[in-house]
Amino acid sequence: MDPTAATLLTLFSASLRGCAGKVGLVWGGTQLTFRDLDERSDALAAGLARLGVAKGDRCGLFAGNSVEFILTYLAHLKLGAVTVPINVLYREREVTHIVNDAGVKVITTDTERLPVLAACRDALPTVAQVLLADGDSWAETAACPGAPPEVMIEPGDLALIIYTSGTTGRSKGAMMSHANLAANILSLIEAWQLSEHDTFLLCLPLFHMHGLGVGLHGWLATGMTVHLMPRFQAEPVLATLRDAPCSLFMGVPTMYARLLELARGHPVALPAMRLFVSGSAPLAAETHAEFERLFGHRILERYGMTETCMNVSNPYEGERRPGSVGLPLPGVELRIVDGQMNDLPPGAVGQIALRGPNVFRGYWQDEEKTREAFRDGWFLTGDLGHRAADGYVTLVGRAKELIISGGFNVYPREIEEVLLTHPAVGEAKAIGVRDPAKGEVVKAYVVLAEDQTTTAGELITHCRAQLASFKVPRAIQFLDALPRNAMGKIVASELPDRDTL
Ligand code: MLC
Ligand code: AMP
Repeated sequence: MDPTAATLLTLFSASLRGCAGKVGLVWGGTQLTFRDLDERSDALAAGLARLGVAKGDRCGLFAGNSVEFILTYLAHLKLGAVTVPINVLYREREVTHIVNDAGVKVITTDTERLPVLAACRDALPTVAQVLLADGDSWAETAACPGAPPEVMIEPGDLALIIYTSGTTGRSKGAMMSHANLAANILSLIEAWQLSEHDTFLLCLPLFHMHGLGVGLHGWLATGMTVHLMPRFQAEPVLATLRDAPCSLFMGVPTMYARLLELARGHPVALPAMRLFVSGSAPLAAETHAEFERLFGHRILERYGMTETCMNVSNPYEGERRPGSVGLPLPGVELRIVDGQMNDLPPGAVGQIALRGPNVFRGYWQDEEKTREAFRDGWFLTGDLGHRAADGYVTLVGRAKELIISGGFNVYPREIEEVLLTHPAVGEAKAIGVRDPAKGEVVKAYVVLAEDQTTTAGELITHCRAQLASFKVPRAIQFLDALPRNAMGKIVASELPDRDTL
């Protein structure tokens, strides 16, 4: 199929229509066929249309993994509406920015998230309707009789705006078209040999590109059966991998570290398993080796981003090289460049630049940030790496100041801005400290404002009220002054005790 001519719905019809009678989704004790998913999302789309949702409208999805999440996403696609997924760990400040920036019209949430939404509801003027996925409002909308309206959806139309943490502290909405996402999933199906014969355990959060653009799209574009779980927890995940039994699993490195902790050095047999995939953060070579020793599988590591979905992957057949993210996926062009966009020779470290049908359409209503992200038609990832003579790409660091904790992104600037809103904080600097399971965790340095006192505990409580849990500093160290260079810029490398909390 020509990826640039596809929409997600044309791809998903392979399962929704082509495998209609097959069980597509297992959720606890509930099983749904692809026909159930198709018909129930049709009814919901009709109900949403009656509420006024039309093509191009932005619809928020601020809910945990559930059947309702999937049906809502499918209904949005059927209406040509643009889904704006929101991290369920976000607090009022983060949710308000995203909802207002995207101009969200209808937002679907759930009881667990409702207090956060209720607390900022008055500050969300574009939201006409809030639907509770586990409540009556959603069920009534989803029980709408009649077919949804016929909507003409073009490959270039937007399917998603996913917010990424921003270097300026404000997150930016990455616009992904149907064609971007379709191209990506088609190349992953080819590269990883995904098919209707797989049984897939999906426990990644569906609000991020990994769970949504790789996990959910991979499932619906192939017609495999998915076992969806509300979230990752090592024991039930291992039990389901064994008992379902599953052939496919995708996770972030922290999940693999947790599975290894659970195995406690004893081998684990999973005879039906075909492929373990890891991404979103670096997989330590030790984890790769230990996992192969105990689980008998060489994890396939790949590299992606919200703005591009997946870019580079170790091969399914051929060498899965620990520490390397592998080779560019079919259709993806990759360069390692210096600051002037000159190509660097094998082994030399530079910034990774990308081009391909997977690369996003720009940041929502932010032409300046979009312009900055591209050079000569190439998307600048902000990731640093090198390419070996045989083509394997290795990531070595980041040009952007990013902390990745458990696969979730944290921009230091956002933490610093929140700390600075506390009256006792004169200056603040946040960094990532290595952590064996989470990869990195946040630590902050604070210089007190004149004549002010506070404690680390008080500042952590202050952060917890405004930031998602994975962004909250684990430790705060007080300094008399931050190390600065002659230009007055903070020199992070000269901060004391950078390796310990
Ligand atoms: C974590 N928490 C969650 C949660 N995950 N709460 C609700 N739903 C979830 N899905 C909360 C916990 O309540 C707790 O909050 C805190 O986070 C830490 O939890 P934990 O018990 O310590 O979890 P842990 O075993 O350490 O595992 C965390 C994790 C999680 C690995 C399950 O970090 C996770 O799901 N990571 C996936 C991130 C991801 O999908 N990234 C993809 C980005 S896309 P509290 O308040 O008690 O501290 C991308 C592109 C690409 O990067 O290449 O893929
Ligand atoms: P996000 O903005 O959440 O999409 O995160 C994308 C970033 O995650 C990339 O720019 C990389 O820095 C990082 N990332 C994704 N996959 C990997 C990987 N396999 N190894 C190292 N870093 C990764």
